[in-house]
Amino acid sequence: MRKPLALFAALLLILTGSAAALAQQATPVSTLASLGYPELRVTMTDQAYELSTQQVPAGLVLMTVVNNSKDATGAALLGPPPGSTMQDLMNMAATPEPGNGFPAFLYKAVIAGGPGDVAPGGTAQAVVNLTAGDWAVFGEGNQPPSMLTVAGGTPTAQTEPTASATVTELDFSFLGLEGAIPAGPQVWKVVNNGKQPHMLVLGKVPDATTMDQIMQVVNLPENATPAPGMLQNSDFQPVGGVLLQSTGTTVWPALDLAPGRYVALCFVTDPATGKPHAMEGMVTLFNVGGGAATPAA
Ligand SMILES: [Cu+2]
Repeated sequence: MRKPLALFAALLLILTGSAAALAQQATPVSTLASLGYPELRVTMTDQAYELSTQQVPAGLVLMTVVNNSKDATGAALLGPPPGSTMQDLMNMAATPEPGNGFPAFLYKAVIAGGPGDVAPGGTAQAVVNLTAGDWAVFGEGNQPPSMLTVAGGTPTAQTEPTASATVTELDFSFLGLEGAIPAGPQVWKVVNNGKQPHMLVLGKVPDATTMDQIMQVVNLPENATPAPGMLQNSDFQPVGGVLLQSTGTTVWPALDLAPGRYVALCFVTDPATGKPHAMEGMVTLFNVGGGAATPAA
């Protein structure tokens, strides 16, 4: 499983540039911790994803990711497709396939999501919804996945977190960011209603940023350096999001947003075209804390 995940990591690094490593994000003051969900704490080091427990109950689970590694990375929970075992999935992941850079098994796996873009030294939280069975915690680095069992039985009555925004992911767009998004600590509800897996990469950008400027950077060839006058990697300050989630899943990430202008992006590759979803329209500019940012161009 190492190799495809490393590929995935390389893709993310190429597409998000080195900004993730440059911009130290503030640790969100998460309101999720006080809501009483069972917790899975994932401590990421350069060698491993260390789990606080090997078993959690089915239902809503609070995933806390502590990044003690040297790279910005998220973590997510990955399970086998219906009718398959974790071993099947591991075999699928270990089998090289001619591809477009995005590992094929990630289109088939059930990905329940988790926090994305956690800065080195930072902590991020998200609530995920887990069904009984075998799951693996994976991230964007070369660390091997860590295994987790989700116990069966009826989940105790659980109320979903109150969200300040509901973001719907489609093939290929984000809906729900058109309205007023408040500043400060908050929780979003992120629903994948598309057929492909999606991610939510959130970054703060300069106040006057236009969609044309964003698309110039999105459409750059791999590893190209933006020309002077274009948006630079340092203009994109990561503020978290969701690493990856498959069709039909809902994730509630905790965010802490300063007033200003933001971009939401997805870099999953569309197997039909070989292009990242952002090139096919999965990119949105929006404002946080009304009045702080200039209107959309
Ligand atoms: Cu996508």
